[in-house]
Amino acid sequence: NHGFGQRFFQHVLKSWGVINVAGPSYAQCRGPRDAGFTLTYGSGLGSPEPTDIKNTECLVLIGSHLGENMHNSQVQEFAQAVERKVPIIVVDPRFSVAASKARYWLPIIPGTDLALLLAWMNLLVTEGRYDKAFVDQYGHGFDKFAAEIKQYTVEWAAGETGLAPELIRAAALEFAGRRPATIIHPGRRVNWHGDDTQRSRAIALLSGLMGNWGRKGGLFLASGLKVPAYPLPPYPKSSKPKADGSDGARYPFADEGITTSIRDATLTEKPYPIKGWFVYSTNLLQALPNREETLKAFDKLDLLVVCETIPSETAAYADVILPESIFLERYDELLTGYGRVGWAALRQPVVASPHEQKPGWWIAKQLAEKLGIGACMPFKDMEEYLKTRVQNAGLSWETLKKDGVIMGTPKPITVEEGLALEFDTPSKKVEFWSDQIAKAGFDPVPKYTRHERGPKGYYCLITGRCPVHTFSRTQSNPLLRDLVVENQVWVNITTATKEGLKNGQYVRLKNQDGVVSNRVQVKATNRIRPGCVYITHGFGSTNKMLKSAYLRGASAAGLLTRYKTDPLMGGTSIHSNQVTFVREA
Ligand SMILES: Nc1nc2c(c(=O)[nH]1)N[C@H]1C(S)=C(S)[C@@H](COP(=O)(O)OP(=O)(O)OC[C@H]3O[C@@H](n4cnc5c(=O)[nH]c(N)nc54)[C@H](O)[C@@H]3O)O[C@H]1N2
Ligand SMILES: Nc1nc2c(c(=O)[nH]1)N[C@H]1C(S)=C(S)[C@@H](COP(=O)(O)OP(=O)(O)OC[C@H]3O[C@@H](n4cnc5c(=O)[nH]c(N)nc54)[C@H](O)[C@@H]3O)O[C@H]1N2
Ligand SMILES: [Mo]
Repeated sequence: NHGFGQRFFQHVLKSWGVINVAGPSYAQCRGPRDAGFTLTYGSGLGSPEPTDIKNTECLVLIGSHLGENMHNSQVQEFAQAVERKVPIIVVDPRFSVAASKARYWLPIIPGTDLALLLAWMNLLVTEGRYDKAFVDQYGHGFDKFAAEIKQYTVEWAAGETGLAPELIRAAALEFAGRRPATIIHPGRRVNWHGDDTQRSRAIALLSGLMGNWGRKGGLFLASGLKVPAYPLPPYPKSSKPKADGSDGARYPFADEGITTSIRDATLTEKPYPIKGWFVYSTNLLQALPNREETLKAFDKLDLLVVCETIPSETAAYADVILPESIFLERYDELLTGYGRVGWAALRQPVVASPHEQKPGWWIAKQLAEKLGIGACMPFKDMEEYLKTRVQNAGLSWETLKKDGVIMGTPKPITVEEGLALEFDTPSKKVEFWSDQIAKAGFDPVPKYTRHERGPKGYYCLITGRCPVHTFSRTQSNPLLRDLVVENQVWVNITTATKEGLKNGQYVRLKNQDGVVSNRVQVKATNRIRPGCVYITHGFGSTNKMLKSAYLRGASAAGLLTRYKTDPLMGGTSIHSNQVTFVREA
């Protein structure tokens, strides 16, 4: 599943005995980041990331292409930071929109960020430019950490990353000079090369050297609004092991279900055969690496149910499609969010559904009744359910209905405001050295290993967001389609010249395993370094029912035959494929 609309489906299925649940927004998105920060600070960051961009004096973006990635509140604060002339440092093989606003652009070779991070940390430790007071008070294992990273010099990192040593050093002095009001953005879609938990942990450690945890202009500690749950019956207990990987048996630091673990279990029938998938609001054929494996898993199923709002590729394979009303046509579960202030927000219908689509909660309630477990949904409708929750929290239902959102009372979110720091790690400190990682058989301090580079004539395929589209779900929306109807492949001008490609020409991309994409237009540009090519995610639909999106642009997902799995938490890499160009006859 993806998104909070899954609420009642997950509830009904769990009430029926389902124990395996997963979504690509963990193992293909932010999972390694959560693991890396939890291993270091004892807590993940949650969503949205509590970056105090509003008050920061320096912002470092590693990937994180804010402005193309339209995470709204961060993008607004980013725009204000640009206006405030805050120094921005962008590490990206591509001259992203964010890079165009930056004081420093570090056009790194894809997959080498850990080398940069380790060298930055070594530089700051060696030259004493880190927050010694923070490290002395809260750090665990700092001396062993410092000894371990000693090997990573700026000159060495320059060789690995393709960046000039002066640039590496200048950027470090800039952000370290402004600590603690400095943000090394923790990232969001961090599944790049399969060693992402350790890269994320390096970002967490560098942030530790900046002493920016719980600090104004750094990372604040988000506050929430408590709304009691609606009283619902408990789920039945199962004696079976989990097949979704969330029990830590296969990946010790996974704390949510892993999509590819369910897929593997379906293919291998281990630990038991899986006969049905219920898919809510996720287009697995665009979101998971290795489409072939997903299709083989579909073949093994007796039943594939897809709850959707559009005819996605995945819906095309379903035995049963449950058409849901779109968000403007329905009530959803109450959304209680975190931020500078906690809040509760209501999604309510503003127009009727045009045909026979139904809201998710209604479909889930019908399913519960047909399955003979109607008691797990003990309310007449969503108004009754929501009103009860809101009133039990001492909030006004009328106000919420009228305003759509209720803000909580401000609490301290930074040390400056009186927040006391606590760390829920085994040592109760910030773990510069991690005994629990060592015990699980991995590096207690991240170690750099070089990734395979492709054969000659092949280029590392990297991906990101198209600012006007959301994943693969909006390409057929008439308003958005008019803005961007297909993606392009970004190719460095030198590469284009060498390959005999013209700007605007159509090509196909072929990966190292011979898989060929739809046709896609070449964007020959100096905005990307040689050695890699870039396409935005979500295009190249293969479902004819999506008339205006069908075969428009290339699908990155279709080219991801190879992927590496993060051994710490099960995340799957999205950038480990190499492509070459196939010219049109
Ligand atoms: N418009 C729009 N916005 C969205 C979404 C959407 O669908 N549409 N989806 C949302 C979601 S769920 C997420 S998770 C976020 C994802 O957005 P981000 O978290 O910002 O994704 P990233 O992968 O960090 O960023 C992609 C950038 O990383 C660069 N990059 C690629 N390889 C490397 C590398 O090896 N090193 C470095 N330093 N950079 C590299 C790419 O060139 C690109 O500019 O976006 C969110 N915002
Ligand atoms: N190749 C590649 N793979 C990726 C990524 C990438 O950049 N490249 N990004 C990764 C990231 S960061 C994430 S978060 C995941 C996200 O991947 P997904 O979870 O698959 O997200 P979407 O592609 O938006 O698919 C959502 C599907 O839900 C449908 N939908 C939208 N709204 C509703 C609704 O209200 N109700 C119902 N029932 N259905 C709805 C849409 O029509 C769409 O088909 O993908 C990951 N996978
Ligand atoms: Mo994501």
